[in-house]
Amino acid sequence: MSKSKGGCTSCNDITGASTKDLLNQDLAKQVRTAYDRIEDRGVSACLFGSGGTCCRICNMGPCQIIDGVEQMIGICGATAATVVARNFARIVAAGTAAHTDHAREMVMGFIETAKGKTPHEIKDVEKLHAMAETFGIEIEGRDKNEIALELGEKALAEFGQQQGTLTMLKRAPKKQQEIWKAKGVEPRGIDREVVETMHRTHMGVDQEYKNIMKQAARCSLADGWGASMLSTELTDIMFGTPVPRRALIDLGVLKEDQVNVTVHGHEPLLAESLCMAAEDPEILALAKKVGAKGINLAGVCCTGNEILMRRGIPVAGSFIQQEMVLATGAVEAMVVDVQCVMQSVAQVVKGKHTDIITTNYRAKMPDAIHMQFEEDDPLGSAKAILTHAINNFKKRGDYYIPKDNKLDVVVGFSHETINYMLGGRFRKSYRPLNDNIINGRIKGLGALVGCEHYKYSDDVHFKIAVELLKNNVLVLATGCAAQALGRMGLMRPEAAAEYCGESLAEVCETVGMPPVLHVGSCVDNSRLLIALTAMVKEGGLGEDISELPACGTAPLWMSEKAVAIGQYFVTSGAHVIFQNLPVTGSKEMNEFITNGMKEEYGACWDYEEDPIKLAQKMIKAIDGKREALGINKKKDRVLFDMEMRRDLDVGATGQGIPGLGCGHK
Ligand code: NFS
Ligand code: SF4
Repeated sequence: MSKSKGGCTSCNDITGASTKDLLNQDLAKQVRTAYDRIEDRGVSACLFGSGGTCCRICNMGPCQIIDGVEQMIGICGATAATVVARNFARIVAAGTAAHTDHAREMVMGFIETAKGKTPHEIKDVEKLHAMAETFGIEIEGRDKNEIALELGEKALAEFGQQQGTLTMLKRAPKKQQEIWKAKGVEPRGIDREVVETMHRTHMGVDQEYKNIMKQAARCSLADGWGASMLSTELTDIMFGTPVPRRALIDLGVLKEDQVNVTVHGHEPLLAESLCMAAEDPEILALAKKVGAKGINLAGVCCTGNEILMRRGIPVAGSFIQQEMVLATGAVEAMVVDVQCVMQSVAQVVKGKHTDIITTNYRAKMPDAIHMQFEEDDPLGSAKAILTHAINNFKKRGDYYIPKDNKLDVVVGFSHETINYMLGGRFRKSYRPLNDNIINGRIKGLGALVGCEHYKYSDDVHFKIAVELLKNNVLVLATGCAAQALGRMGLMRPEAAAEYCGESLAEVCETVGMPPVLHVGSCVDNSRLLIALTAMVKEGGLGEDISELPACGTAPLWMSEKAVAIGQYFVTSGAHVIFQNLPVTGSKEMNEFITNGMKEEYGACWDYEEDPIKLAQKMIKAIDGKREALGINKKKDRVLFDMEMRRDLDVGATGQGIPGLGCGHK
């Protein structure tokens, strides 16, 4: 096996400077990473799997189907369209299930918090009241914990609800709601839609691909407007709604003289408790005792996004960097909970002092240590975990931190922030954003979300973003895509002048915002649904999401969650482009996904492998919407006059976005 680390292998380019730097060090050369495994495998992916035509849901198979070849249908007679639709729907169900289980934990933690049984508290009372209103909960004269308890219980009931419709669907634009009703895709209960999707895709149940896809649509809405949205909103209420803040990102955030603890996974209950415990004097004293200057918590993947957005805790790495973080040899413990944790992490640390600590009974791993995170004693659990990490500090052997690789980012662009930032302190509205889209300074919105993986060069996100920015499309990012863009310097306010078209640069500079806005973790894609809805409600850009000049992509999708997200965006009227989808093995399904869905929901999927062409497709889609709205007329360029600047100038000091003041921490 060749060990050509740090360079181009057969199917991937490593462009990340920190990864390259690290992999060139002797200590990292001994570590086997996904880059090696890709090289080792040497086989390309199975064509049936890639096209979605491998069926293994019953024991008469597995059946590999070839569309249009009579002898190559399933033993049971299933056609390519049925098999592809079934597989696709199961991906959506699995993604929804992941968001659902995460959301359920958050809601249960929220209820415990409302009862005063956790060290957390109800922080965002304004959002609590807004959610209470959505759920028809009386707020007058009631204590915040009492309201929160009722909200938590009502939210929890949405999971097991069997009939009716999910409460938060009514937050969507009216026309969207009417479409869902007419198409019969309003989710009844969150769990029910996942279970029904699994049932309908069992052998010999639903065998009409459009009908299967209808359930996939309903299931995805249970994710976007149900589980994910509940999780985001309740987490915000409990831990605070993100506001703009400066932070650092990339491997260089690890510290030589501190106990490095990385938090990897998804559910912020654990991460928030660790943040609290890391400030505990007792824990700090323990760290000092072993010769460390303190505890350096750093995030990985979406847990990283959660604490980055709310606390400004640095992010050490995204999905593709999880092994690199450990290969540094500088991490005392990687604490993981659920989702997107590669099994290889426990192997990467072999021979090193680092411990992988699993904390959730649902997610254990060979060669890791399990320390259960006890929900009734979160702080106690967090302290025990940190004590374990502290005890490893003295055992640290050779290590290498790519110190120069840490980038300054401005993050924390929740829907509320965008509202405030562009609407001004007194008005709080999307009017200026809509106006800037209507007058063409901002061509539209591009959402760059989702994962990363090793099949394509790791600068795909960057290339897409730069092409969008150049064409005056404002970029909103979540998940590991957001971290990749941050790492590549697009979340610095100065990036506006470097990468944006003239008119977008002007808007960003006036507000003092970066051209790529970090909106949060993957469950926080629900913030985008709310933002798009707010734009529709503000007026001037159509009656539903499908009319907005906006387009989304999760180019390097890896997880089933990303497909669930894409599906709920499409079902909500937003055009979505991926690099590929496992549906190409059926002409009918391919046609339905890339065209037919548009007739039903006003939007459809598309795919394109080449990042620049993908961005251009997004721009074309946005231009198409502008054309339909009648706002695509070429206008003489209008420079910002003083009044326009005042309209956008919102910081207390007149120097840009709130929370950042003069631009220092
Ligand atoms: Ni999203 Fe997060 Fe990253 Fe992909 Fe995984 S961490 S929830 S699924 S890989 S963006
Ligand atoms: Fe084959 Fe049909 Fe069984 Fe699928 S359900 S494995 S197509 S026989």
